[in-house]
Amino acid sequence: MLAHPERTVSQINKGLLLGLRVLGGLLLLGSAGIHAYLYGPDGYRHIPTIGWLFLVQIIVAALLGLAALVLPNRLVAVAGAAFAVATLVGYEIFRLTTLFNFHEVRTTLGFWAGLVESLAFASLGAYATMLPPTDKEAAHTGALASLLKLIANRLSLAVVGIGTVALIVVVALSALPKTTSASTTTSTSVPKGGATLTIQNFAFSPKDFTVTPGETISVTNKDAVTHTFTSVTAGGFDTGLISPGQTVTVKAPTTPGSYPYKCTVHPFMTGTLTVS
Ligand SMILES: [Cu+2]
Repeated sequence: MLAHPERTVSQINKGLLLGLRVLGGLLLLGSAGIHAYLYGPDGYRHIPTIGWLFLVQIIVAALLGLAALVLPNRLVAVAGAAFAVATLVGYEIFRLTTLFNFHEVRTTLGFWAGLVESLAFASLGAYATMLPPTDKEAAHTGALASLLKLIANRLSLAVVGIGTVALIVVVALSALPKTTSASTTTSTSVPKGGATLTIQNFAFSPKDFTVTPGETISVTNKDAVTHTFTSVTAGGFDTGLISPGQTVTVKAPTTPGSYPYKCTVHPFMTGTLTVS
């Protein structure tokens, strides 16, 4: 299964096939690397369920990447290309909807991950399509069989080509961060007095706290990902997106009462603000 000595491939094709396979393997390792960065330094490991999904992605992408590097095998290439697309589909699902209390936002890293996965699909897909038939596959001869094979081959190449362009367009449209986002309510000067709230490791600290009516609350995001401090009740306080390292201030409600709040990006991050 590993070697096909009887294959008649020109030296140029051999080089191209090797290049596509190695590139695809390296791109899959790159995808694993980006997800490992998100899992580790970016703190995704703190997110329930999502952390585990990231760990699975890292392991599978790394194994398929290594397999593609060492095995000149069509099945491995197809599996790698399919997994790259599956990762992208997963990203899109989390961006379009909230699952497991998690919603993905557009980030630069998300864009690069999407681009890496699109190109991994392209190179491994092209490799799988261009790899000459094995002896077993070639055994099915006859005019009709070879015609069907030729059509199937052209079709797969077209699917890989069109698919890659479509993937890159989707990634560019959905993952590229909006340039107009956030920074409207940003303030770097923290006013004297008032309450301070810190977000770290996907949690608010203090989680439950009390302020006076209309008091200023400054919220500092110490994580490497974007969060918000948002009243669960509609029309209440909302910091909007707080970038990593940023401090944003909001005014507490003027009516005494209990105000549950959350992060709109990660709804599992909750707490209660008491105004009295
Ligand atoms: Cu958050």
